[in-house]
Amino acid sequence: MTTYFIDGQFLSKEDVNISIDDRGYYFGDGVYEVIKVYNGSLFTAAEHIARLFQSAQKIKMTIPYSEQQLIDVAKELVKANEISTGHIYLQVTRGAAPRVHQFPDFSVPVVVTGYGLVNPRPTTNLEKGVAAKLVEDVRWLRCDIKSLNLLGNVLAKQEAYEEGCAEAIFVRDGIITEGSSSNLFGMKDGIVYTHPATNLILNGITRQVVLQLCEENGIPVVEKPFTPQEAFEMDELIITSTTAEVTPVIQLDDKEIGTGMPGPITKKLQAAFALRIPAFVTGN
Ligand code: DCS
Repeated sequence: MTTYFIDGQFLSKEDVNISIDDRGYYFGDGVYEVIKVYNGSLFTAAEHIARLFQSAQKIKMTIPYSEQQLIDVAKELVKANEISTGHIYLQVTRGAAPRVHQFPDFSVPVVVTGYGLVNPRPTTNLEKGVAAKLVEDVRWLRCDIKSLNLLGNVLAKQEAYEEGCAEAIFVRDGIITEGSSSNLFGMKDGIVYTHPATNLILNGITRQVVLQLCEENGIPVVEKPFTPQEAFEMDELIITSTTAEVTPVIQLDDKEIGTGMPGPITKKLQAAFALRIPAFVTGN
């Protein structure tokens, strides 16, 4: 049975009591993180928790815990849910108050919740790659905040799923920004391209790991946006995220990318990524 963390307590689902007036429910007024667990250990937890605090600060919300305390909560959720491979979800909302847009009085406590889930690595996708669909990026201009407001992402992902694609790739003003829940990289003639970390994308923790891996492996990177046309002509495309790791994109809309199979730089990055995984595991 899943154990949840609700404002300082570890509870089973029946004992969870969240207010109908929670601003997360009314407005999506909150922020969140997804942290991967491999072999019972959290992966890049400090980076995820640091980004949670940055997201909270950007929406003028104060989290009533230290970063270390939330890392400890995440660790406890791993234990309580007996997770070997899976993930931890943490979210913070601006609390429960009658529905008016402006912030409630600062005496209203923010609501910190979380849970843990067993979830295997996406081995088939990692080996075979996935198809993706280009979708217009109609989201707001603060995509750097990991906000609970995910309607633009949800609608895009649904559109992609309905066409048998695993991910939607956003296009804003003729350039590719990121995936609906991932970052996108393209490889051309040995160089790796990706959108720079601006307000138009979430600076993924996996994105940052992949940038480090490129540097360590002498693979040149240019953080520069590219167009759909340039994407179609890439030798390789990958999406990266906490759950997707380094997933090859072998088809974009109706166009095959490269050879239609995971390419050499992708495989090199996947191998380098696997070596970073705590107590290296291949299955789940
Ligand atoms: N871009 C968006 C819009 C995302 O939602 C995510 C992660 C990423 C990029 C990749 O960031 P990380 O590498 O830090 O995961 N989305 C999380 C989510 O909602 N589910 O899984 C990961």
